[in-house]
Amino acid sequence: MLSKSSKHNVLNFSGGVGGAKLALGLSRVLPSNQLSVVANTADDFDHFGLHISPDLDTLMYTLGEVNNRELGWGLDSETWNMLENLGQLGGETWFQLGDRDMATHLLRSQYLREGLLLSEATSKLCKRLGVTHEILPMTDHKVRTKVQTKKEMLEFQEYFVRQRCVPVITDIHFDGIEDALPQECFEKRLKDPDLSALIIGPSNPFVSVDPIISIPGIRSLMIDSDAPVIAVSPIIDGDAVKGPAAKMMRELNMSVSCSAIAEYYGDLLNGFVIDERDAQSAERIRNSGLKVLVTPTLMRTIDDRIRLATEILNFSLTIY
Ligand code: FO1
Repeated sequence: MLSKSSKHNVLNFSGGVGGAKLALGLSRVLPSNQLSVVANTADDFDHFGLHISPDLDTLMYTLGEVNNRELGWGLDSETWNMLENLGQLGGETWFQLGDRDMATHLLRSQYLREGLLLSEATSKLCKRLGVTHEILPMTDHKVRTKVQTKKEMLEFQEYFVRQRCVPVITDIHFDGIEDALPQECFEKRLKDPDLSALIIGPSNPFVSVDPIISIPGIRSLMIDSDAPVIAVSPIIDGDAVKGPAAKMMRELNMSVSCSAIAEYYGDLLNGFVIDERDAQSAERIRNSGLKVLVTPTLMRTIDDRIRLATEILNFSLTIY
């Protein structure tokens, strides 16, 4: 159990599916004023003139408990009539927009056209979805992940969804990152002297977490923060739970292990959470100066999410 007397001001960095599961667990044990979730927005793209924010969508739907559990993204009880018609008319259907999900993209795009910031549009959508915890885009500026493959440079969704992560990557760029400012509340929360923990979810370090950390100024604010920075390994027993993290590691000539993830984050971290199946790696990681929590990290049920969130919060109290 989480000690009731402790006050937590927690910042959680998240990509899509895996990160959102932990964010949901954290949201079940922390009240709304003690948790802010910062989403990667470098996966965003324009499609049919609409602004799609996949990681914000996944977080909003997951915390609003209307997410599609089979797909991992999108809304529950989805229907696909629009997409079917689109295909019939000769439109591109590789990026699947569901009928219910479309409402989010239409409204967000309208808010942005009317001059609202992405963070303001997100806050309005969250209110309507009944999400009371703060979900913040990492920036209100335009940052876009580009994947350099052996053959060509690809937009992230082109690589991830259309080409199903098949091309071999040689490099990853975040277009626009040099000029991006952290979203205002994100920066404020990170500078808060009462911040009690910064938790990096089990998201892909290269395409979900790196964009957040690469915003100018964020890395040094993390290092200077008095709050412990803890990451959860997205690699369990030599493989990624979901998505291309393990494939990317091989292509970037890294070994596919939780220790390699800890090494990759390097001096940003004070604590690292690894799965019980990787217990044999704990000593090596501890020798590099990190505190290590070994626990089941696979989150199949809501109870798994709440238990892991509680354990990480209790672990954060042991770090300083
Ligand atoms: N992921 C897919 O693999 N295929 C899709 O057709 C797809 C559609 C989609 C629509 C809205 C949305 O918010 C997310 C969607 N995703 C889809 C997920 C998403 O593109 C990726 O999981 C993330 O970008 C990686 O975090």
